[in-house]
Amino acid sequence: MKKLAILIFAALIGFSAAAQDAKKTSTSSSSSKTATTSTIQKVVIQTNGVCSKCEALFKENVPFFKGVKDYAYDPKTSKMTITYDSKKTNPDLLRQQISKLGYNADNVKADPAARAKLPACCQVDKKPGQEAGCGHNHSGCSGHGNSGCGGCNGHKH
Ligand SMILES: [Cu+2]
Repeated sequence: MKKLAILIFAALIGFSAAAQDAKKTSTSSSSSKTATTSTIQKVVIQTNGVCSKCEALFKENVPFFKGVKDYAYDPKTSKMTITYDSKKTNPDLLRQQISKLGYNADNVKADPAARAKLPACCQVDKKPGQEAGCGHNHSGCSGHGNSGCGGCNGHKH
């Protein structure tokens, strides 16, 4: 019985040592890989997000797209800066994924079904130079004569 226990103990030590070895070799090989050929790239994608809800939706999704390492969004220009691993994704794929969220991405138009599900305020097309600012969602930005989200900025409901 004692022998068996020792045997199991020895097996456990052997196993954990082997596991540690495997860990070591995998980390060292991957770090040497990134040192030689960097696959990390950056792309700026023009979207048509209009408000803080759009921004929040992007933030909840884009950083989790496959291969995305870093993500930044400028609400004023609706531009996204995505740092990605070119081995896992590419700008065309990223644009497709943004389209599936319901937004235009450069020349890729928003998926109409996804766009239809967005809050009304987010479906408003931002005019060039317009400030984003429909954070207060009354679903009629375009309903009272003001053109788009820009017109909602000044008055508080
Ligand atoms: Cu929005």
